[in-house]
Amino acid sequence: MIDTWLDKHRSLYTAATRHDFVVSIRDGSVDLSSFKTWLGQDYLFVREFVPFVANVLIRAGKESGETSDMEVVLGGLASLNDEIEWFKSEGSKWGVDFSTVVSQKANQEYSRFLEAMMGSEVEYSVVMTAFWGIEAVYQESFAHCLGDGNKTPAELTGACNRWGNDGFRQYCLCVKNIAERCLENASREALVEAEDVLVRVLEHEVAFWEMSRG
Ligand code: HMH
Repeated sequence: MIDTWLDKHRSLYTAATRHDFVVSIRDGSVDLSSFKTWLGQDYLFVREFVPFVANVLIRAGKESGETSDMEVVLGGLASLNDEIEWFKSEGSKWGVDFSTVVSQKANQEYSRFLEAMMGSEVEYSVVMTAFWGIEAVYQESFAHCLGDGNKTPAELTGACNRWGNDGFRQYCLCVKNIAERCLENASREALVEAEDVLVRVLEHEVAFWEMSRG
């Protein structure tokens, strides 16, 4: 199901996973002020993402009927704990004081979307599709910066490894499998909603990268 949707929305998926900012990291031409902007905004995003993932965890425990769903999501939540610590050390490395960073419009809109996804009326299959999309865009984007022939600056490989590593790729595949299993049993209405939510995630991700232009 998901691959069919990605084919259908291929140009949007490419826009989200091969944004100029990401390509500039890979080719080494990245403007460091763009990186700092992204870092500050993504720190704020992750703080909003934690309650969303916690909500996914609760729903995985209650609704999935598969014990492994909860374990996969718990793994994601645990890595967000490390991620917040990583952001803090990266913030001091780059001189970005998160206490003064103001959430930009694209970030606020993404937060509002996450909040809407926490409503109990949103089906588990739809939530899982959104969750996969959010994680997969970062995985694909940062893995691209580590691929053959990259000129990624050494001081940015830490960021790229965080989402581009093989463990994170495996985790995204697990989340995708959960979403696919749920979508197989979903109603026609839920399928329409899941596709729409996936498109909106991709649009939010493009808008998020756009903030790095300043
Ligand atoms: C904007 N999307 C954004 N930030 C992140 N840290 C993730 C996704 C994680 O996958």
